[in-house]
Amino acid sequence: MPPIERLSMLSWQDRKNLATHPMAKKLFDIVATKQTNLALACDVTSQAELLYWADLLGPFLCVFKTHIDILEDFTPSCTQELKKIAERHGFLLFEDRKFADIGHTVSLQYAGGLYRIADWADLINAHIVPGPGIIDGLRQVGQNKGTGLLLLAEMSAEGTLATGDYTQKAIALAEKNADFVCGFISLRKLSQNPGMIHFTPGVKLEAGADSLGQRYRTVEEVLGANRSDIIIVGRDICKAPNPVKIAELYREKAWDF
Ligand code: S5P
Repeated sequence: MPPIERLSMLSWQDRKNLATHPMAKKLFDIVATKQTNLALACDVTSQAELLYWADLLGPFLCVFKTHIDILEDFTPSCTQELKKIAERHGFLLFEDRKFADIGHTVSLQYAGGLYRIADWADLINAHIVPGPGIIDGLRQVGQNKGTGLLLLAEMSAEGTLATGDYTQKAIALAEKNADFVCGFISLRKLSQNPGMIHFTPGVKLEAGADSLGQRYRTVEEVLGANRSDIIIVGRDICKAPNPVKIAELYREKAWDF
């Protein structure tokens, strides 16, 4: 049996025990306790909507993913409130900032500016285009807070350039920096390190695409055939006629794998 097959047989609890990254341990614990490997991509443009979805769907989620810079009315009280909701429902906050600059610049973007991401986000992500310096810059800000970095090793969009050798380089960078990197944005399981968590966006109940290049795969394809860990679902839940029912359906489906 190939090693990746063996890895997929570990329970979430086993992986918590094997993980060394504090945020990976915390996430595995949440997943095992709440019995959910569903993350919500909450791409809304007002604070009120963001807080509404976090509170409404919180019971079904292990992770709540934000794009904080699309809010049109952001004030710092929004992230303070979000943190309270996250604590109440027991989920992690993942700011999908997709950092992509040199180490010095990303350290400023992460710690400061309007959003002060390092003050509230448990997880962040980064492209590896700039090389290892981006990890060093983010680590300088986030490591003593115990936050975790995910590397974008693959992307869901049609025609993505994050394939082949690029993906392999992301895996190697993650393994080399496992003190701060705790996983990937990817379409499949990539790492044999049980502490590395694979998050897959571009998920719908039925495969398909949107009009701007997003490509959707099913839960079965992502968690079954491709053995990823956590599905990230956005519009298929938030735009559904009954979002609570659909979130619960996704939670159940994803938990079956
Ligand atoms: O490759 C990617 C990486 C990410 S993080 N493809 C993605 O779609 N995402 C994010 O996942 C994207 O920014 C959005 O927030 C979410 C997908 O949303 P949906 O509405 O298409 O499910």
